[in-house]
Amino acid sequence: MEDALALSDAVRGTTSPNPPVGAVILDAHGHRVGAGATQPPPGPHAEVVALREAGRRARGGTAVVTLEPCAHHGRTPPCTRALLDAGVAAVRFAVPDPHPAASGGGEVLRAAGMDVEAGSLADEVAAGPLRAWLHRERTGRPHVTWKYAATLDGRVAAADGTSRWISGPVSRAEVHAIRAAADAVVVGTGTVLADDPWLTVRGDDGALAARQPLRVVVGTRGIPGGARVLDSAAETIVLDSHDPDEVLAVLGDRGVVDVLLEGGPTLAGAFVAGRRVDRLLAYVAPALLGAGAVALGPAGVSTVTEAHRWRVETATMSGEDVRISAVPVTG
Ligand code: AOF
Ligand code: ZN
Repeated sequence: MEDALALSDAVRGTTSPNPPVGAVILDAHGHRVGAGATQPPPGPHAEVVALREAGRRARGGTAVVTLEPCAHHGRTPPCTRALLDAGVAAVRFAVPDPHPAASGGGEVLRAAGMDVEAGSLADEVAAGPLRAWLHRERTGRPHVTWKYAATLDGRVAAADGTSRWISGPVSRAEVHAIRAAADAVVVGTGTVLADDPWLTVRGDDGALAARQPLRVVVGTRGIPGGARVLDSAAETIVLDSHDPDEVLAVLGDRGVVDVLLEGGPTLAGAFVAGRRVDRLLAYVAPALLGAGAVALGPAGVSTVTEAHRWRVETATMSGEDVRISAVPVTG
């Protein structure tokens, strides 16, 4: 399952609106004979890719998949059928498929006499590569990660507006990997006017990645025609509404599942106030500025008992910075 998890991680950002799934086929002796991940729609599901590689060696073997094999005819035929046709004897999957049409694959396979077990690495898969898609299935909305880099005193720019660079090189490189896994990168017009960000995915050598997330600019302030975010390196849409639910509805209709919100403070404040940040990813640099813009603008809080509370999932070093991943405390 570790291998299947790594395979699914590698295709994040390329499969939406489908989930990024990984699959490994073991032959009857337990040797790995096939591996695959979900292909961009309308391409095949992970199991089918892995079974093609395994061929006849799958007979009597085991399929290890991060998501319950689908039982439905969607864009592609059911994976349950492909597994049965290949003569696979056992299936291990991490997370049950909550999608109303696709779910029930485990039962279908069990009823056909297969040895089926669920739950291996379920927490890791659900909090990792399938997090955004599971959220979308549950709520109907894309999943939003708010990412920012700030000093120890919470500032994202100095008094004169300069912000390059608050976080260190390790954190800045990581941001490109995080963007690459997202379907859309969202900023406010204030950020475009202040920083003129490019919002593209680049490699270590600065070269543009082949696949780029959708760039989304939100706000009513006009942005100059020469803004870098409007160039041809990736698709860009400009939305007038500041209402998080309207923004997410437009993105959801375009098949976006995984959203990376990159600022600035006004837009982030609107999303936090509307409880539409599902995960916070903060890079905190060991620096102090004492003045300058802070990461978050007004977020509907006037007294401390109204504070938005978060639960820290992980706090790890990122070069010299501290990387904090947190989720909202609900209820
Ligand atoms: C799997 N393996 O690799 C994926 C699955 O429209 P379709 O045919 O592409 O089906 C989409 C649904 O299938 C999706 O909502 C989810 O429930 C499941 N995705 N299932 O067996 C895979 N990506
Ligand atoms: Zn399938």
